[in-house]
Amino acid sequence: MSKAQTFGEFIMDRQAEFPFVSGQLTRLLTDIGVAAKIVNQQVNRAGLTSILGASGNTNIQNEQQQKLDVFADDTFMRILSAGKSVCGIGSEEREDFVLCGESGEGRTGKYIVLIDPLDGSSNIDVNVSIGTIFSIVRRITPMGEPLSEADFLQPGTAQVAAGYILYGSSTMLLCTTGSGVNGFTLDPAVGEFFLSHPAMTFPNRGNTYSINDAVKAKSNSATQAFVDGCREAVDAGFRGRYIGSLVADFHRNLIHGGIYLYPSTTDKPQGKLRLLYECAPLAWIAEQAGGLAVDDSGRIMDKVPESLHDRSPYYVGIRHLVEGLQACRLAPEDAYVANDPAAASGGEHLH
Ligand code: P6P
Repeated sequence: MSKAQTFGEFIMDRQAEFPFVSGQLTRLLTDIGVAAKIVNQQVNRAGLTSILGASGNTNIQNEQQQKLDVFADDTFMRILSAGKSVCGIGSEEREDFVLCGESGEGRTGKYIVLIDPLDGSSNIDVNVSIGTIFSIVRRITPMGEPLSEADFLQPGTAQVAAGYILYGSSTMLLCTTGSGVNGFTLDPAVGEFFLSHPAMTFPNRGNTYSINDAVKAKSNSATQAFVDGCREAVDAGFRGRYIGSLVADFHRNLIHGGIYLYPSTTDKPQGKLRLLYECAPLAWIAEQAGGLAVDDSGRIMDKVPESLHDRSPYYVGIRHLVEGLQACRLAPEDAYVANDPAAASGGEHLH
């Protein structure tokens, strides 16, 4: 009987695939797994300790910080900065990036980590799934010199690894380094992530759309036409599912086939989600799994951030539904027929 591969064994075996391998990325990904296990342990006990509830502080997003937010941010910061692989960390919870290394200027270490330590934390108190999202890029500044903000403001195409941890009915870690998406499930009895979902891809078709109904009414015309079309296709099995926790919604749509929309709206022209910490890493996962991730004009992976906390309209998921949304943008006068394969897969007029 074969033994399931652990996350650590998997990345060690794949190490040879990483260009200019030095073992630093392997060490970094291993550290992410360790931090995830520590956070998971607290997430699973949140109701039992005083860690539940608001910390009394607000973060850079002017959002009420939950105690678990702070714990998760501190844990990933501590574990990742202790390794020799990391020169800098940008966190969705912190206004400025953190420079690592003995000099505290990021002169050593090959990689930069962008992280949303605990996304969906407004769901903590009601015991709904939450997640961690991570993105890894190489430093641009030569080794030995202090990092600058430009090292952090790289497009999604510069990522060397990206993924998420979903603290759900089970705890899963999904990761890509550019050769597909692999899913690992935590066995709490032994404290290891085991390869449970090799080579994950979206199914060929899907019929789930995820959008906050209150946001839809304020959204752009293409989003409204697309969602109205999905709602018309109930008889064809189309259904709305929205958890309000991006990682959980994304993961369900990856497994069952669906699209998540957080659109530009009249009051938030740039939408709500953060380009560096949420949109870009999940965009790479989506593309590696055969899906698409776009904003109101093009591919998320090509967007170059202007600042650490840029937001972006975000539409991500199974290819035929994202293309269906794009068709609504190109032909707003046409009603979107969700269940019409031609309407969705009409690649001929899509860029
Ligand atoms: P709304 C959580 O704050 C988050 O960033 C995502 O996890 C989630 O999908 C979205 O915001 C929920 O936003 O406006 O629908 O509550």
